[in-house]
Amino acid sequence: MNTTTNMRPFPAINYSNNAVALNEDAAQWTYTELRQHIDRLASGLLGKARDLKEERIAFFMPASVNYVATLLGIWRAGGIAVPLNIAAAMPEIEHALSCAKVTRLVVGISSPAESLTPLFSLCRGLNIEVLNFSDVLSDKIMVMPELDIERRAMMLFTSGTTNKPKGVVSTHKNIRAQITTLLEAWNWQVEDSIPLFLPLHHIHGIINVLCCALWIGARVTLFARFDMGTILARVEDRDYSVFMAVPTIYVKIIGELEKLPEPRRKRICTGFKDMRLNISGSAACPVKLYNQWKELTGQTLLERYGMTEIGMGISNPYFGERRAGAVGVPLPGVEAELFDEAGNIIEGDDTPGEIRIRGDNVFLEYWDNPKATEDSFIDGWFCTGDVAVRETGYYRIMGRSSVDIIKSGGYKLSALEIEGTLLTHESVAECAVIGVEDETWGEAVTAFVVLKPEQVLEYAALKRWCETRMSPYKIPKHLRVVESLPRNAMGKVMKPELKKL
Ligand code: MCA
Ligand code: AMP
Repeated sequence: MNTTTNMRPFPAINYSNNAVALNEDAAQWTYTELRQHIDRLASGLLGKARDLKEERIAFFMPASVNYVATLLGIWRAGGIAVPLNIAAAMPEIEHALSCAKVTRLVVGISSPAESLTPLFSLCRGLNIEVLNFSDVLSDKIMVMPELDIERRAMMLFTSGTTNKPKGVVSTHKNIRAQITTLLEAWNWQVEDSIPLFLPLHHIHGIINVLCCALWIGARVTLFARFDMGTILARVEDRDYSVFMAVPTIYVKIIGELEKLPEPRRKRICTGFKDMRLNISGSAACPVKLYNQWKELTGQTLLERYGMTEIGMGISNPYFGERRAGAVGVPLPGVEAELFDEAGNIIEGDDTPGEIRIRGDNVFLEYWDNPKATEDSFIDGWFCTGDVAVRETGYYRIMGRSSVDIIKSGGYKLSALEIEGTLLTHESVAECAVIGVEDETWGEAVTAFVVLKPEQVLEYAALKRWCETRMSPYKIPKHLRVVESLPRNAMGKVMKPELKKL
């Protein structure tokens, strides 16, 4: 049995390959060049060591060839990659760095040093060595360690119902399974070309787009953010064959297309139509959106379901019916079942239950949190907390078992985490945060606040206050100041009552 990983490097990077792997601004990187970059970075990180031995190395960089070299370089040298959210506020970064017990942090060369000052002082306080990417690159290429595929490879932070995000640890085996199932299911081709504009601290951007493309040998065009103008211009020029985005992005593109003059709109729509695949995921794709996209572009969106802990689990088929409002069927190698409240597997259709997942794709553990890990598995099944129903074999997501999880623009947010921060505001006595249905964001973060006596709080002031304390996408979109919060006999806030308001 092969117990060493072939993650280092990916098959397409494994041999002399002059195909373009990455486009970054005007620059192009072939697979051979990328491989050299990865090896140089891995060697620099290793220094005199033979193996990073699961050292947690964080990196703070926008999408770039340096980001890719750091991620794959850490894997190659035997470390655990901890990609940080570059939009995060300092308290959030501090949580990630200290929770993961990060020892070194790699920063990108293009970042203006001034904006990194708070990060540098944070690292000093945490005793973390900060390395500039270009200083790590070594000219002497070291022998890379042979890694067992069960070794830990990556830690991503995800919000749960608890206050602070947890570190989700995946092994090389998990990552390989997460990639290879998608290569098969979505018929990835070496000729594929895909834009990558999603944040690179989540599975959607890292695995579904970047790693799948690099594994097969396709071309990725990197964007530091969702740059609507440039991306649509490239679509118009037929630069891409595959497009992956969250529903909010499709909503925003439709809004933009509606503003464009007819001939240009038509050319862009044809650009989408001529692609072989448009995928939506990370949050529910409303049937209205699925229909609008089809009408505009002629493309039938392929919706799929995933989670940080499992990669992708369920997907509409590449060949076959892509059903509106449904997420499809379990992916190859992934076992999915619905369970009732008594813990029994639900056979057949039309009875809702919790989705539970098994397979090599499922993560190893929550970092340093055996209790949370244990609580999230039952008899080897990972309990997603998502409720679904099967209809003629296709899964349809009905919601989540917790009202404390909000999905906004594809990001999973913990209401409790946002409440915890709002409660530190000097004017706030009590608060409750919920997600309110929203056409653009899916759910919009909404805060209900009871103020301390004689205090006033305007939305604009609260937003400003939040800016240094939480990622921009967590900041409430709406504020409602109320006299009191509806509570049950146990004193717990009744969030469904707030939703009605
Ligand atoms: C930006 N804003 C948001 C969000 N994004 N507000 C709520 N929710 C959001 N998601 C706010 C900004 O703070 C700003 O507020 C205003 O919207 C415009 O910001 P801007 O950055 O210009 O917006 P954008 O570039 O259009 O960003 C929207 C986006 C982005 C492209 C949809 O949110 C995004 O990339 N989302 C994808 C997240 C993702 O990849 N999730 C996957 C995780 P103001 O104007 O007030 O300052 S889930 C996952 O990985 C699992 C495994 C899965 O299934 O895929
Ligand atoms: P995250 O932990 O950020 O990876 O988010 C995972 C969560 O996103 C899942 O548990 C679901 O609640 C949600 N999700 C992902 N894809 C879909 C989808 N296609 N439809 C509905 N919810 C989804």
